Amino acid sequence: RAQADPLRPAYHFTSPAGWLNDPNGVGQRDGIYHLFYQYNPSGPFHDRIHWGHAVSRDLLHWSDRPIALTPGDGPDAEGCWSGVLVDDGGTPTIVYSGRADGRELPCLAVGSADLDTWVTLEQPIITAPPAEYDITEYRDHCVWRENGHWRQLVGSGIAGRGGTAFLYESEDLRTWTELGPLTVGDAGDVRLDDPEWTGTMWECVDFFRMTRGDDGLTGPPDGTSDDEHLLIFSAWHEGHTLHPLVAVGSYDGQRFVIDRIQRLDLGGRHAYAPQTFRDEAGRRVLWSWMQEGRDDAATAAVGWSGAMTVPRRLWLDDDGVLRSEPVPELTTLRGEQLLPADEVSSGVDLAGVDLDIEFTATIDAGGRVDVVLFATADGAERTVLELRRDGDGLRVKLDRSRSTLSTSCDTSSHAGAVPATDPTARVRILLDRSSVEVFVDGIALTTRVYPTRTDARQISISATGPARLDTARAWRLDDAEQPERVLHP
Ligand code: DQQ
Repeated sequence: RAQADPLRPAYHFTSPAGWLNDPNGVGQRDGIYHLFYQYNPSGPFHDRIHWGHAVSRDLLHWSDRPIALTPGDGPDAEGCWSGVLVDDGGTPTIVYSGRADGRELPCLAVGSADLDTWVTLEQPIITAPPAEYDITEYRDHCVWRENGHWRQLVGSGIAGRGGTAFLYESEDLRTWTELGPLTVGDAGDVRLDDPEWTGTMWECVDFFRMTRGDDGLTGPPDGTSDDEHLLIFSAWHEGHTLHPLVAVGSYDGQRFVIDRIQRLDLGGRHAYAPQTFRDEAGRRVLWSWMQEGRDDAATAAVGWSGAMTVPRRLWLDDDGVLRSEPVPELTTLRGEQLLPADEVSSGVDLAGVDLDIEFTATIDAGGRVDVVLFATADGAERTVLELRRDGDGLRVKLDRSRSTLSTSCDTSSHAGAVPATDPTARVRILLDRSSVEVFVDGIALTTRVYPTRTDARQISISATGPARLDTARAWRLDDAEQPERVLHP
């Protein structure tokens, strides 16, 4: 690898060079997983975005493929922004946002059977946003088959009303009829016009159907079934990336009536722009962009930016709460086991920078479990995760105020509620240098921390008050370094 930065994640997907942001065109064909992504090979900054491409058989080990989309001299002259991969009767097809003249429009590219070579249409497939609305922004796509037609959503926002997505229909993916906004204004008790919560536009809309239960079925939207529909979007507020949200509700083929909205990840902007797909085993799998938390100068100095979360499986629980966990394949990366499962009740200590930790805890009212991560012996650097009982559920807080001695990093805290599953809290933590992914009863909290000291490796889990650890296990994932990468030509 070209990088010597000790904070570059090892078992998370990063680009061969430069900058990575959103996952795009995620899918599985003939057993092979495809991950396309927003990519600037020229440097660690967002500019004239290409589509990078990598393939995998196990969701963990990736081979780089040639760059899939490169800005041309037509509607994507300023960048090939986010989009999706669809199967057009056997022909791989990408629908994406071409950027030119300072705005984005829907564009299309046709791929070779191996998905390595792409030819883009010279004209956008939709030539302007809907004229009858005062649009804030207009980009990013979800495309599916519904009742014999193609359907598409384009992420957008309406001035003074908030984020939305426009619904379209087509017979051939190349000519589209607008069917209006999917949702507008308030939907029951759910307010869509609070820009600090749901944004002034919805980026990276992803719309699908799911039934409740751990093995719930998932598929494309279906206006004729009673299944729950989920719309994942990334709330964007006047140029700032806020957080990914998921709206759960019902869809009749024209309108999506939202019952509730929840945060998809308590880490907010550090798990931005998620995209999901149904894999060949029927799972709903998600990646998000783990946006960096160091400033531009610090990023320029290390020469790379952006990683993907680990792939996560989604499910809708019996109460309709969307939960996620790392795909089970990840356990194959486990190396040396550091923690046994016995004698843990008041706490455990370990050390490392790339670990898979799981524990269960019983936390009663007034009790607390603290997990101190990436700590130096003198405590000058440390990141603290705190779990408390909050009614039936838990309250989670991740304190980054002392996570680094550097002054060029985001050290804000994250906090949120975890709806209960049962009295035992199940916690999984994946550490990969600057990457921290926490799952508490299937509610994710993704963040980035940048310790400066090489001894910032200590980890402790401790229970205080009416709380105890029931089990704790941990493994090193240091065998997980990606195999030799084939750089694009
Ligand atoms: N990133 C893309 C856009 C999208 C944004 C540009 C979300 O298409 O709206 O790189 O991070």
